[in-house]
Amino acid sequence: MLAGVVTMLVGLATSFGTAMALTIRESPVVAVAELIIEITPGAVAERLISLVGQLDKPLLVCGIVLFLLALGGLAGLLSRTGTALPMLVWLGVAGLGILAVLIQPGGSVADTLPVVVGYVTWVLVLAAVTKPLRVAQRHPELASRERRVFLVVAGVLAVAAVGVAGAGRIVGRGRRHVAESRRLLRLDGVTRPPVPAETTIGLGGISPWQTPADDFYLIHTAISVPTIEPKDWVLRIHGLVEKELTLSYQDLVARRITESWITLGCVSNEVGGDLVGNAWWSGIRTADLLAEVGLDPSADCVLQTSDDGWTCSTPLSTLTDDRNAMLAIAMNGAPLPIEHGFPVRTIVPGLYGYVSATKWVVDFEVTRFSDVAAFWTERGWSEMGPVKIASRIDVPRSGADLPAGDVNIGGLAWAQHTGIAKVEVALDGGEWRPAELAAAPSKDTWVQWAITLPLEPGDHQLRVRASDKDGLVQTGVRRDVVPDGATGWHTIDVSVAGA
Ligand SMILES: Nc1nc2c(c(=O)[nH]1)N[C@H]1C(S)=C(S)[C@@H](COP(=O)(O)O)O[C@H]1N2
Ligand SMILES: [Mo]
Repeated sequence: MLAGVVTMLVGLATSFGTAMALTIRESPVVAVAELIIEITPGAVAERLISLVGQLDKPLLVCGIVLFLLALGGLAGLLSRTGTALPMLVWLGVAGLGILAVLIQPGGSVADTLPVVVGYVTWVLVLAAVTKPLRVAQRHPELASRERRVFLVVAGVLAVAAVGVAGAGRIVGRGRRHVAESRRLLRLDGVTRPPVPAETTIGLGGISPWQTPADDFYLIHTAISVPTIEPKDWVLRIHGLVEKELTLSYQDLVARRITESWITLGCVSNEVGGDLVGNAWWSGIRTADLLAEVGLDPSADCVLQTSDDGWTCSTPLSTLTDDRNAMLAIAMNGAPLPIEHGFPVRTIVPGLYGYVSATKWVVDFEVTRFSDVAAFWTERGWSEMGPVKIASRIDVPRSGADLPAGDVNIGGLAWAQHTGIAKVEVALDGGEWRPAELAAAPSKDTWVQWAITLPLEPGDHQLRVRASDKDGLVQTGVRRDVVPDGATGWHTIDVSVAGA
């Protein structure tokens, strides 16, 4: 029984520590408490609250923890009979935790990670602490020694659990402060326009034209993302320049703000993949800043460095020409989310993220490609990273079973900074038929497309290709993402039911 209680405690601690370190809003136990409050009938809740007053929540959380420790004790007793029954207890508790976390407002699958960590802890720890006890059962002559081993193991684990929980709190603290600073920021000149109506083709199931920040793909090498207070942020622009420039966050946001819809994509996106998103970005034009420092004519790139030491080398011309390359401070009208580079990141229309979109950017060294190596280019990826023309079928889903008759097909196509001119769909390797295109506010964003085709009963293959505004037709040659982006037509299989 003690083994079960200790196991439960250790699992709750690792789960709490994980929630704190990742600053997932609350620990699973609190989520369960909120769930209970949620489902308690109003009148009952009022009676209880009037009884215990302000202490309602702490009491509820304590009650839940005590109940869980009792359940842990039960699981410990059950472990005498084998591993199946305690496993059921852990599964039940974890299931309740996951349910509570998921039905929280804004709860996402990622928020269930603390519960998963807690569950894995239970399974591993129960096996570890009960081992000496099982040995003692089988070899009575060793019983007193094994009991001592058990007590030591249980004690050490309990202490370690408190340590993990505390460490999680400390790790998460800096982030909580930055999240608070971010929440309180008011950025003059940053707007939040509605999605232009003409960009939406009106076919359900296509990814929304504007990607909400919460759904925007995330790629970074940092394990724990940098948390930078705006007041501590500085960007140094130096290297092959006439005069260096060091900018504070205040200096930066006081400048003229530029804003635009820009689609950002990852070079690692497979054909048909979803490592691409479209947002309204607000920031300060890099062309203006680089004009201010005076560029040496021999320079051809900027080596960007982020607070976590990640680097990328960006062609200088893309940061100084008339495209809206910017040091972005806001995404979709709100300060950048911490994961997307708060407080400042770079956005360059027309380039893959790995050569341009430095999050938590703190250093711009004007230099020459021949003199530097950056994180991904050192690892075999191409130095230049212009985005390749791409198109994707979002509806129907690959493998879908469809009723006979007219089938609506639709998706997205992109060729940032060149623009999409045409999208075509081929049925079963037949002729290419032009799809209808929605509008795009500029050549820097993706476009939604749709087409309706009558499909006979049976199995079918659908594929899509796009053409850009320079007349380039997307190639069907399949190439891997390394070294400079995948090529090939997104192709899906569907089955149509007999009439
Ligand atoms: N500091 C930092 N910035 C980075 C990266 C990184 O690993 N570290 N990854 C880049 C890559 S490969 C891409 S595709 C984009 C992704 O930006 P997002 O995570 O905001 O979608 O960020 C870029 N900026
Ligand atoms: Mo990327």
